[in-house]
Amino acid sequence: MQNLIDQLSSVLGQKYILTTDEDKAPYLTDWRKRYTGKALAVLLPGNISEVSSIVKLCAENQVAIVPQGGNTGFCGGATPDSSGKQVILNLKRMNQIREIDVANQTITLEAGCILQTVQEKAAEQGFLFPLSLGAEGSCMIGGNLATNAGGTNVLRYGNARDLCLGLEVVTAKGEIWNGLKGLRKDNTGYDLRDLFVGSEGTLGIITAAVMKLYPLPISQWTTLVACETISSSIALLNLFQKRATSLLTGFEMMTQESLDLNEKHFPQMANPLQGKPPFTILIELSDHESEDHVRQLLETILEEAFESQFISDAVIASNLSQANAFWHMREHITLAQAEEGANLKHDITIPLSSLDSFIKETDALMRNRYPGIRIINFGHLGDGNLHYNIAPPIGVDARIFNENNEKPIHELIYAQVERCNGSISAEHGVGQLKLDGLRAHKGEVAHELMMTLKRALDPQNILNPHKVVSI
Ligand code: FAD
Ligand code: 2HG
Ligand code: ZN
Repeated sequence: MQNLIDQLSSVLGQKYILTTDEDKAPYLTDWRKRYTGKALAVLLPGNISEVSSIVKLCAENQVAIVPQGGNTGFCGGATPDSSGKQVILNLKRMNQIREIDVANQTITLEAGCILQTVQEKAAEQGFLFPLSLGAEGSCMIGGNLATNAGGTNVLRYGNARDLCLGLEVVTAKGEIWNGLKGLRKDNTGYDLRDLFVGSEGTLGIITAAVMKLYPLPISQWTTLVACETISSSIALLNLFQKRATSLLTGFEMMTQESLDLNEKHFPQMANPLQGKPPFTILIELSDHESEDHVRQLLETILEEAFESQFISDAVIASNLSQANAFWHMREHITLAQAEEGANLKHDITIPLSSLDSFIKETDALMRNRYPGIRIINFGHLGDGNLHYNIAPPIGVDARIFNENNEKPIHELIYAQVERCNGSISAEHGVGQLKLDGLRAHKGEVAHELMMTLKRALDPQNILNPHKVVSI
């Protein structure tokens, strides 16, 4: 292997190949600290021809590559196995914004660009880059595309896939596919872009992309409302969809149990609504017309919601800092869970028409079987996407609880998801976390088609092996 390291060094320069334990350590453990692997080396290429040379050398030597962006993923997709024979290929040095095309309303950018930087650069030119998630200060565009990330604006603008018009990819043979076209229509056969988006580094290495931009809204209004039941929350969503149509850009749900955990770790983030309602909904409207227009619309819809008894309380953010405080409260739930200790995540989608029965039945089953359990249920209600996370009863050691109960808890919750015709991964992906459950969830035919694609595009199985599918 020393020979390979020497060859890689001559491609990258010594500085950009990390081989000591100390240098490699920050890249070996995932954000949740659930997975730690070993790596032969961490490679930090600065351009696409270096990526191509790395892949060719690794293919010749049968060495597997684990692509990595900001390492904020939740499914262990960017963590190598424990063999110490894989290399991590981290894209962070490839962080150039190549072009903002004002007329075409697109941005062409490299995989290592940090999401928040992209939002800021787009805003400087008067554009909105709508992808937005709690990890935006560290996750990268390549990782966002590889996981088909969702976040808080999907309701209006779609997920990473919907925002992507073109890709540049290094294949498993080290070839460069330049698909960087900013076209909104292109029916020239199979859609290769859509194959790589969401493939979690198992089919190719994304090095750059063309993404859609939108005009920046001139006014945004954010409100928190109290709902007594999930069915009234959905009635409220439908009311907003009918009255506000495309002005509705955010519709997030937090149960009080989630907010209690938040308050425990971040007391300054207590729910401003009185009386701790069972469901707190964060709603955002964005407008391109005027402040008054959107404010009036919001008030009219809220009045109707009060009259129909969909909501029992509402607080409208009176300024930007209050609006930000509402969003911080929502985004801190994940951080509060991390502070609390290990937890079991279920990133699921349920059709909105089945959501009420899913929550009622699953909550009852869980509380009955695991007395004292904490159900940290929150998420992107507008997309039917729940983060139905489980924390052990207060005072119980999380590691021991999870060791004993993880499998049956996953089984119970995923059986409920199947019953409702939902998905076991809404936006976080599969990685190594959900590898085992995928075959049963997708069904034989779909799973075999996925395996066929993997075998065809990566016959040597060197791109992120044993993630998503295992050939
Ligand atoms: P990484 O974690 O580095 O990698 C993720 C996967 O993509 C791995 O399989 C990796 O091999 C592959 N990959 C990375 N870069 C490339 C590349 N260039 N080419 C090919 N494959 C690649 N996710 C959501 O969808 N919605 C949310 O609201 C959300 N909120 C979050 C909040 C917090 C606080 C945190 C920590 C995470 C959150 N996430 C969320 C999860 C995570 O941020 C996303 O999955 C994100 O898209 C991962 O990007 P990354 O650059 O960190 O990728
Ligand atoms: C969010 O929506 C993220 O905040 C994280 O997707 C969800 O902590 C989680 O499970
Ligand atoms: Zn989410």
